[in-house]
Amino acid sequence: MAPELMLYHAHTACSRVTLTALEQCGYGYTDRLLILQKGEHKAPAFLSINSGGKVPTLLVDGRPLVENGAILMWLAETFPEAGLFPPSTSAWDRARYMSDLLWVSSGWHPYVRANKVPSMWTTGDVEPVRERGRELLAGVVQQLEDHLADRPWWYGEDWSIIDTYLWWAYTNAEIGGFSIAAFPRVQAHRQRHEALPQLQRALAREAAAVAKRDKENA
Ligand SMILES: N[C@@H](CCC(=O)N[C@@H](CS)C(=O)NCC(=O)O)C(=O)O
Repeated sequence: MAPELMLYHAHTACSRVTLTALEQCGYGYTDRLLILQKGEHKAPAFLSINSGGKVPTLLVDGRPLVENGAILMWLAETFPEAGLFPPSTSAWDRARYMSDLLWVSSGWHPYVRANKVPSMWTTGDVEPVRERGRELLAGVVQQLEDHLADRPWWYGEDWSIIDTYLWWAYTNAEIGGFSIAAFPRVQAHRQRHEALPQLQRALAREAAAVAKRDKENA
């Protein structure tokens, strides 16, 4: 039976990756925007769904699934025709996709946060944390720049959801003040990515949810 899907997400958060994946799947879902600045993700009502208080959280027939990596693997397997990853024929392929998801989730995300929200990592002076975040970001962005030397997308000729996860990470690094100006292939990747219809639809969906909440709160 077709599952019922409901996504908790937040403006500019890494839930944009799941939102883009859902749009690519083309399967109906509902969504609820949480306003992190108001602490809605730490309210008891949401903590009873995800005790970690994080977005994305995807309810699948009412059961919460958390962590982008797990949600994306589940969506890829449930909607194989969406092509979230290249077709996989072996445990090796699937492990490689998981490895790439974990790399962005644990190798980029903490640096993005150190740069954008350094107060998450220290109760003291935020500037050294922000600076260190930028140094670490420069390392992973360079890895991406090198990887794109002979290909437009992470896995070669075709987009995959890893490209969206990377796009989210470097654009959020930019929101925090990190510049990608010294990385021409990453800039070209950004342009290619921002032309994708599934991303456009995801951003429109997020913007509509923000507008709805603004109206409710007016
Ligand atoms: N590794 C998790 C990270 C989730 C995460 O940290 N989400 C952020 C938004 S980008 C969040 O919910 N932040 C609120 C908080 O940590 O208080 C994933 O990839 O899903």
